[in-house]
Amino acid sequence: MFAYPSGSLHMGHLRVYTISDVIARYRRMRGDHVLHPTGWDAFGLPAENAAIERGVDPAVWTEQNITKMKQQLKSMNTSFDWDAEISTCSPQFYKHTQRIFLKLFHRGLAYQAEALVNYDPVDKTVLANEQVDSNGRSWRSGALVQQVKLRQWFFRITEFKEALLQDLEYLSEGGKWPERVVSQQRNWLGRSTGARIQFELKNEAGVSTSARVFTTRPDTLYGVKYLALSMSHPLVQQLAAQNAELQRFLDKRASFPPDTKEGFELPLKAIHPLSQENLPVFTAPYVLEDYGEGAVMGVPAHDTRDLSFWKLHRPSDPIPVVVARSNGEVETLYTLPHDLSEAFTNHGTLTSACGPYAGMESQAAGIKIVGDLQERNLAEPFETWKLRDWLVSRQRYWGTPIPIVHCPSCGIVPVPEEDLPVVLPPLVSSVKGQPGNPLDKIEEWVNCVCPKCQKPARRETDTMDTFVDSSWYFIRFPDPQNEHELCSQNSARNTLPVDTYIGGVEHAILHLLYARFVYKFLCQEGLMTQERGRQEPFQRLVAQGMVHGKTFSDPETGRFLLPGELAVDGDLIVMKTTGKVPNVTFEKMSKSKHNGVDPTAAIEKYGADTLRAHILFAAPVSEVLQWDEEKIIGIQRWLGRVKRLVKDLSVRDFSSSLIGANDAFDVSKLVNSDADILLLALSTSRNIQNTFEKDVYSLNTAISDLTKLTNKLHEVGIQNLTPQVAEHVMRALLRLMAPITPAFAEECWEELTKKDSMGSIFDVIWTSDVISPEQESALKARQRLITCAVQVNGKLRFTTEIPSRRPDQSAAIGKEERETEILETILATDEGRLWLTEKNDWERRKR
Ligand code: ANZ
Ligand code: ZN
Repeated sequence: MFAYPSGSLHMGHLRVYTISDVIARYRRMRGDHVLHPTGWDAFGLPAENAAIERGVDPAVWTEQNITKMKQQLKSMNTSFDWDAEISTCSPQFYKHTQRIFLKLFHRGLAYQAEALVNYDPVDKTVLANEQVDSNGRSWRSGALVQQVKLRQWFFRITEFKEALLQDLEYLSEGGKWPERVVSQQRNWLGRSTGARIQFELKNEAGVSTSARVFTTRPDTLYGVKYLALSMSHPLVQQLAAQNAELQRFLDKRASFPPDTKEGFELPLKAIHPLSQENLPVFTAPYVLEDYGEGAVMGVPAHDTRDLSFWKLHRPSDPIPVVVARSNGEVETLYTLPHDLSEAFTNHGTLTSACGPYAGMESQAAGIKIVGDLQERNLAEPFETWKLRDWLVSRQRYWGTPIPIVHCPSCGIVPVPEEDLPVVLPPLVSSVKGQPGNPLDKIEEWVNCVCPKCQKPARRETDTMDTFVDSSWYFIRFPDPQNEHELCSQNSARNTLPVDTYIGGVEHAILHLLYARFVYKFLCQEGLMTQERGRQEPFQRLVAQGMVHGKTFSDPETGRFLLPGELAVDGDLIVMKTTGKVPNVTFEKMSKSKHNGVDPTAAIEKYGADTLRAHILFAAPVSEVLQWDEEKIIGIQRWLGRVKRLVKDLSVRDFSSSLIGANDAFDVSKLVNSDADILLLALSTSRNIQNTFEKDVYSLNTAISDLTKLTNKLHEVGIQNLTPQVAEHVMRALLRLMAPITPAFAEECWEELTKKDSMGSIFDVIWTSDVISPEQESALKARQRLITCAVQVNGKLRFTTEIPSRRPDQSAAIGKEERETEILETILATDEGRLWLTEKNDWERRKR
C-alpha cells in the first residue's frame, strides 16, 4: 500500500515496507521478474489545511513532503522500482481517475442524489466525518455541525454486491486473505435474509393504513409487542405535520446518543396479523431510516435492543417468550421485562405461546409463518444488504476534479475524453483561507463552455474522495507513463493482478472494498483479463499489525510522562521527581502519550539493516509490535557475530578454485562437525525459503533460524571446519540474510569473495538448496541418522531423525552430553516444541 505524504515516515511504514522489501529482494534473487513499486496517495485534507493555516500551496506542500519521504524510504535500504513511481495528484495520473469516473458515468454507475452531509454553518463548508468531534462540533470553527441535504455524486457499488460477496470465498480459500479481513468485508456487505411483513395500522378515528417491517426472525412473530418506525418514516412525517409535540421530539434527533432507547408513542395502533391483538406504535431513533423498511417489529424477549426499549417504555407489561432453548418447554411463558436480564436471541423451538406453530423448530416455523402470511398477501421472503452506494464527492479543493459540466440547457454533461485532464487550477491567494470550497470562487475556472451546445456553462466544483484515487493506483504501476490508457492490455496481462499486497489492517474494509469494486468494473469493461479468480485485484493480502510505543505513566495519577521526566538509575528507569518506578505499557503511538518513535532517528542510531531485522524479529507480522529499543541489542549482537565469522574466515588462505561449487567437497573426507553444519544450513535454508514464499506471517522465525545457524557456526568454530565447508556455509548464510539485511550482507559478501570477485550478492543465482540431494543423503547416511520415537507422558506422539554417533565418537561424548544433544534435537522440531514446551512446560519438568 502506498503512503500518504504527510511529511515524515512513521513506524508503520518502516514495518510494512520492510516486509515488502524482503519479499521483493528474495524473489529477485530467485530470478523472478519483480515489480516492487510505490507512490503517493497525495490528495486529501492535510495539504488543504496546511494551505489554510500557513498559506502554503497544497501542491508545493505535497511536493516537499514527497521529496523528504522518498529520501527516508531510501535510507531504509528499500529496493523500490522508482521508475514506476506515481503520485495521485499529478494530472498525468488523475486524468485516468477522471476517465474511470466517465466510464462509470456512461454505464449509469456514477450518479447524483441528495444526501445528508456534515455542514459547518460558521465556515459555510462541508466537513468530513473526521472533522467532527465527539460532541458534534466542527474541529475548526467549533460550531455545532448540522446535517443538511446536498446533491452529491455516488458510485453504484451496490450493483456489484453479489460478486463482491461471492468472491470472498475465493479469497478465503487457501488463506489468500486473512480470515479476519474476509469476515470484516462480509459484515460490511451485510447480506441478511428474512422477510417483509405487513401490519395494518389504525389511527384514533379508525382509519386504516399499513406499514411493512423487515425481520430476520419471522419465527418470533408471536412475541411482537409493538412496532417502531424510523424518525423519517413517511407516516411519522405525515403525523408530525399536525402534531407539534411529535415534531419537537423529531427536532431533537441530533442530540440523542447513539444507542438511545428513547421513543415517542404515535396515535396509532397496529394489528397483529396472527393474533389480531392491538399493538402500540412508536417512532424511535434506534430504527434506521435506510435499512430494511425503516421499521421494526419489536420482540422484547428475543432481541436485545427491543428488550431495553420495552424496559424503558412498558416496564410492567409482561412479554411472551416464544422461542425456547431445547424442547419447547419454558418455566414461564410470560415474564416481566425487568425479570429478563437478557434476551434469548438464538434459534430454538417455538413455545406454546405460538398457537398452531408451537413445538416447531424456529427456522422451519419462520418459513411456514411467512408462507402462511404470503397467502394473505401480508408477507414475502426478502433480503437486505448493509452496503450503501459510495458517496464520492467532496466540497474540497485538493482532490481530483469531477469531469462534469453543468449546462443551463443540456443539464449534466460529461467532459469529452479528449479534453481530459480537467486540471485543478492554482489556488489563487485571494481565496486561500476563505470558508467554503475554493473552487467555487475561481471564476475563470468555473465558467466554461458546454461541450454539447457551446453555450456558457459551469464546471462541477466537487472533487473526488481520495479513496477513488487509491481504488485503482496499483493498475497504473505496470505502465505508469501510458497517456491513453490506465494500463495497456499487454502490461495488465503480464503483471496484474497484484500477487502480494501488504498493508495495515486498518484498511481491511473501505480501501480494499473500493479497490475490489473498481477492479471488477474494469474487468467487466474488458480492460482487464476475465479469468476466474483474476477478477480480484489482490491475490494475496498480508495485513500487518500496528506498532505500539513504550509508554511511561505516573502510577498515581496515570499522567503520561515526557522522556525528560525520566532518568536512568542503574538498571531501572525512574521518575526524576519522585525516584519512583513509572508504569510501563505499550500503546498506539500518539503525541499525547509521548511514545512516538521517529524511524529516521532510529535508522541513524542503529542502522537500517539492524532495524529491519529487529522489526521482523520482534513480533509475528499480523500481531501488534511493541517497539522497545532495549531489545535491539539482540540483533546487534547477532550481526556482530556474523561479522566476526566473516573476518575469521577471510583471514584464512585457501585456494578459491574449490570454493563456491557444492560438488567440491568429498563427503567421505569431511569431519563430523562439517556434516552437522551442512545439514543444519540445509534445513535453515529450506525453512527460510518456505517462510519467504508461503508463510510471510512468520517472518520472525526466519530471524531466529538465522541466528541459530550463526550460533552453531560460532560454537563449532570456523577453524574446526573444513575450509571449503566453512566458506560454503557462510555464503549460504549471507545469501539467506541478504533480503533482510541487504547492505550488511553485501558488505560481508564483498569481504568474503574479494579474491574471486564474484560481484554483488544479489547477482548470484540462487540455488535452492545448500547441498545437492545426493550430498544430503550421503551426509545423512554418514551421520547415521536414526529414527527416534518420541513418547510424551507414555504416549507415542511423533518420530524424528536424530544423528547416531559413530563408535569412535561415542567415547568422546559423555552420556549426559549425548542426552542433552538428543533432547535439543527433539525440541528443535515443530512437534517437539508443541508437545514439550507449549503443552508441558518442558523447562519446569527438566528441573
Ligand atoms: C424482529 C426480530 C426479533 C429481530 C428477534 C431480530 C431478533 P440484521 O441481522 O443486522 O439484518 N431491523 C430491521 N430493520 C431495522 C431498521 N431499519 N433499523 C434497526 N433495526 C432494524 O438485523 C435484522 C434485524 O434488525 C431485524 O430482525 C429487525 O429486528 C431489525 F428476536 O425483527 B428483527
Ligand atoms: Zn449545453
